[in-house]
Amino acid sequence: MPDKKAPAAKPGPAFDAVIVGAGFAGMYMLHRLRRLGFSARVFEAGGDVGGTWYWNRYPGARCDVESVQYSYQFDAALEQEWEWSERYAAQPELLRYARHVADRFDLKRDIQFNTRVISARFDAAQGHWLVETGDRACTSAAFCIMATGCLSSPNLPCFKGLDSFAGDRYHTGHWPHEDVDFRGKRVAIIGTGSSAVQSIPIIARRAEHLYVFQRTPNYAVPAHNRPLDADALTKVKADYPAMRKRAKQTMTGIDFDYSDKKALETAAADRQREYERRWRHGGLWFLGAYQDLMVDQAANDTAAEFVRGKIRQRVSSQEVAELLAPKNTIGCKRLCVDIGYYETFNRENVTLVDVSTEPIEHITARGLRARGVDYEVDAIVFATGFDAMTGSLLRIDISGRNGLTLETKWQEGPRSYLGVAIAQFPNLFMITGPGSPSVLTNMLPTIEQHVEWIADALAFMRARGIALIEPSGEAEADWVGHVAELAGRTLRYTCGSWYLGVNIPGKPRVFMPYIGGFPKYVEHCNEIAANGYQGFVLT
Ligand code: N01
Repeated sequence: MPDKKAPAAKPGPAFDAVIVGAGFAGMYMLHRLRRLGFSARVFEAGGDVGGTWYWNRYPGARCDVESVQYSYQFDAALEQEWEWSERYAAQPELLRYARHVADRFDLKRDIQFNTRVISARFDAAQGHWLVETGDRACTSAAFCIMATGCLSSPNLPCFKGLDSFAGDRYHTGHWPHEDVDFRGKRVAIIGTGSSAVQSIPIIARRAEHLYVFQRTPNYAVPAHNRPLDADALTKVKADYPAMRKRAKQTMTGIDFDYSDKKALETAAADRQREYERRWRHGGLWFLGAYQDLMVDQAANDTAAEFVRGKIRQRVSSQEVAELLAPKNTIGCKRLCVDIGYYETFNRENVTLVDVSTEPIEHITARGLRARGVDYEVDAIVFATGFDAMTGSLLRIDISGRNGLTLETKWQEGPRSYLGVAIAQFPNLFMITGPGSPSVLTNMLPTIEQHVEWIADALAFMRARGIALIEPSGEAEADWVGHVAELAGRTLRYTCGSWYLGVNIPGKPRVFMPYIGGFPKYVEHCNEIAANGYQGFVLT
């Protein structure tokens, strides 16, 4: 007989965890929690897994980290069975890979697709989260884990006359699933960041004419993409464990050869040879040439001038080459990896429109007006980037203790502990949130590290009967200060990048990622966990 005087047991939440997003982060989080015996429900706005690679289907989309490194390493059999076809995988292959992982680990039965999370509210009385979705359903969970991605909230600037355009409109970050046929079309593309650098060569080959509206030129190094033959893959597969281990010891989590030499202590001719060697090798490896490139402007200038020289060689019109040659710090904005980008401007059907000194005036029914000239086009491609790192979190109405909203908390910029958790928001976790190395590193190993750390924290709590975890205000303030202090030591502050939030009007100017490198970051995380989650309040 139950004791009539005993208080009624609190109904538990429906799930141990709600995970928001079914990209690489959400998928692995689900898998990891399941393996530990936790129940989880994933909500995904898209119609399939893949996150970034589900949405970014623009022509030419591919990863800029070599495929064999931009892949999961948590399961050796998965690593061995998957055959990457190119040095840098294109979007369709990356999406196939995500689908393969979902099928292999039977993930989809716990993922609700086509379901956008609208709000997440911490219910202090119940000690759990209430997550509201676009289908007006409300789901309770002890933990709420944001796997919402760093570059998943597309930025569409508010151009005058935007809605008056009668032609087709596309955003690289939200590309249609159907084929887009630019044949015989006059196309305008706004923006010259990574998405544009990848898509411009392909669109130019198809369109009747392509107008590229450039506000700031970007540095790009050649990818030297190529098919991966069977021999190369066999070698990589045999070396996977060692390669992953080496990668974890580098700043970016990529198995690169980072030089410990300084550019300014190297003779000019040797420096030139080294840049040339790295240029021929291709990819982001270029910036590993010298350790002072991102901390010393004079050192950086030597690399920048080398790339400008290459642009002058690759572009036949010297006037166009000068417009394409960036003047700012190389690596301040994300370095682009290109396949025939600069050569595209040698085509007769491509026009570069410089809008660096005069912004695009407005969009009309038939095209764009810039510098007093009307450009009539059939389609406009907005390659205008993302509200990075915070955008995908802040478009969800998140509230923690005492109704404190994340929007209010982050009014002056994102504040977090390790980029993983936020004071006053108990049991809320972010995967690769602001304050973590995330976008400055190879996303896949970074995601895996976060997922495993979060899963371990949940297991730790369960083993000790702990219900709630949240950072103390003091630990959070110390971490925010540490992240800012490190960022201040580099040249990353010298340009208006999305790392700093400058691309979004009104966004606080805060350098968001942790710049101390992957190994240092992991050391911090491990030390904190080993000390019983130091800096967290556990109740
Ligand atoms: O976006 P961006 P993205 N008028 O913000 C311009 C990752 N990624 O989508 O520089 C005119 O870099 C803006 O000009 P400005 C990668 O981390 C990876 O290209 O602000 N122009 C800029 O040129 C990357 O860094 C891959 O002056 C306007 C462009 O739009 C990140 O995603 C591939 C404008 C936006 O560039 C974002 O890249 C693609 C305006 N009003 C992306 N507003 C890989 O290779 C904006 N612009 C894996």
